[in-house]
Amino acid sequence: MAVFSCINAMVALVLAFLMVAVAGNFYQDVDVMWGDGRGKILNNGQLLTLSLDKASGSGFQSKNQYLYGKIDMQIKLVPGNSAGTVTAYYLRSEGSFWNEIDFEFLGNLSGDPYVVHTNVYTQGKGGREQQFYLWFDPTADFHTYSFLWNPAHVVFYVDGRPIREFKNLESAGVEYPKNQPMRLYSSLWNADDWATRGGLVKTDWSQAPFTASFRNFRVNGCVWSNGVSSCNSSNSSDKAWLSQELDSTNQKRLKWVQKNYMIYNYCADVKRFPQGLPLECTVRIRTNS
Ligand SMILES: *[C@@H]1O[C@H](CO)[C@@H](O)[C@H](O)[C@H]1NC(C)=O
Ligand SMILES: *[C@@H]1O[C@H](CO)[C@@H](O)[C@H](O)[C@H]1NC(C)=O
Ligand SMILES: CC(=O)N[C@H]1CO[C@H](CO)[C@@H](O)[C@@H]1O
Repeated sequence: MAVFSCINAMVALVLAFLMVAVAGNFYQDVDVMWGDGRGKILNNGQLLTLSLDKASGSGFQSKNQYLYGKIDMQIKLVPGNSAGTVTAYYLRSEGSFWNEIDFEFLGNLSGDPYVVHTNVYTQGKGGREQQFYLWFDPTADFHTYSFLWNPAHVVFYVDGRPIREFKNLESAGVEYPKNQPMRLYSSLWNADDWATRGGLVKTDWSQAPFTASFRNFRVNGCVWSNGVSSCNSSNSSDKAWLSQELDSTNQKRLKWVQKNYMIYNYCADVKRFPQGLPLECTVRIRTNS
């Protein structure tokens, strides 16, 4: 008996160590950049919280820049009446012809659904919005929001389920993010001029401070430093994601989300583009049909 519980305890210890090692540590991985104390790293680096009050929001960014990666974060969004608030979680490069891959979570009145707003910018040009409702309450628990960015496509995931794919259609003349390293950014801020029901519902400051929580930041990526990609100098890490495609199961899951939870798609907004839809909306990929 004593021997068994001793072994059990040792196994538990080893497992606990492995989990900590895998989960990363916010002290090592990110810098809280603004918010004058409203962004906090807690629990020995295992938890990060951002808060917003009438005076300011807050934000952090990854220490590393990446050129391709699979990036996961667990986020628990602002609970209760979060109308007017936006929690942004995105990848972005520098300069005036930047690339950007966005998740933005638009808050709402208690009981009304959050909107997940997504966009992709290439060379400083965005306008590629798709919006979704979620199939769960994102304020009750942590859920995993991920980016897969590799040479073939950008995929947005929620709890491992693809919700959006932006393919590399360079061969058809559509710009693709591939030459600029990007950093991960996240922030919580007031956007009550547009966020909730198009700006009709304002932030209720009597509910402040508003708080969003983050944990388990995990990157499988090519770290970019001084013009060199870590993917070229080491072969030890798992690089399956670099060539990962959406298999038929995941294409079905993507279609399920788009059919049941997508509430806006720029590619379907013909009124907005009287001269014709953007090129990537109309290109058919032969290999896929
Ligand atoms: C908020 O709730 C309203 C009413 O259900 C809904 O129309 C809207 O899409 C929701 N989300 C946002 C961000 O406005
Ligand atoms: C590695 O280097 C080669 C040649 O220098 C380059 O063509 C390739 O794109 C690089 N791969 C990555 C993942 O950076
Ligand atoms: C550059 C580099 O990291 N090379 C390693 C690739 O993997 C083999 C086998 O695991 C190692 O022996 C090399 O050192």
